[in-house]
Amino acid sequence: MRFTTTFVATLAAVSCLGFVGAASGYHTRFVADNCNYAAPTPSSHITRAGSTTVALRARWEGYQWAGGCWNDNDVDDSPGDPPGTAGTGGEGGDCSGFTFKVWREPEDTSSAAFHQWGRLRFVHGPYTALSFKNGVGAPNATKAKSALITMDALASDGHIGLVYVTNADGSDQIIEAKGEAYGTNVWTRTYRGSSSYSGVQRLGWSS
Ligand SMILES: [Ca+2]
Ligand SMILES: [Ca+2]
Repeated sequence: MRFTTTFVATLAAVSCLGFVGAASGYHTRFVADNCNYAAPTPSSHITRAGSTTVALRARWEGYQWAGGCWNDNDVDDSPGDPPGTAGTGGEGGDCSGFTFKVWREPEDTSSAAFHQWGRLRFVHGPYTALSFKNGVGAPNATKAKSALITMDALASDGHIGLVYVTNADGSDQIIEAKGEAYGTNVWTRTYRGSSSYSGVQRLGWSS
């Protein structure tokens, strides 16, 4: 199992609107029935257009706290899971797991290489929203909020969302794994104007 003590400790810091509730024994079996642990495919590059496509495939899919596996049927296959519970086995990433996969990141935090993960490959990655916010990891860095463009991110201590479209009024259309009750989708957000949020980028875009 990849659930090392480090990973479990990391989970405690993952929030994304989740909270730890009592839910022993509950699970949807989405992960058990659909997901895999295949090796990622190394890639030589990453593009904002390609990553936008990857992100949009997760639109309308579910949300799973500490999760990272979803299909592309435009339905939340695991609605109403107990929030904040890593073991429910539902469909979807959480905010940081979604970002990790869209940004083609390796599990090794010292590597900035590009790793393609399939939609049904269960992986969350080593980063929380807070660690993304702080630019932790070789692939990640902070970026001025005024300079953020498509597929850069806005992160707070407990949440991270990707810029999909920048709006003329200073808000953004953000694609994000928002929470159990919301799933993964695009919403107009004012994160860029909020002092709780900082700009974050994946390094190494080729276009
Ligand atoms: Ca689905
Ligand atoms: Ca769910």
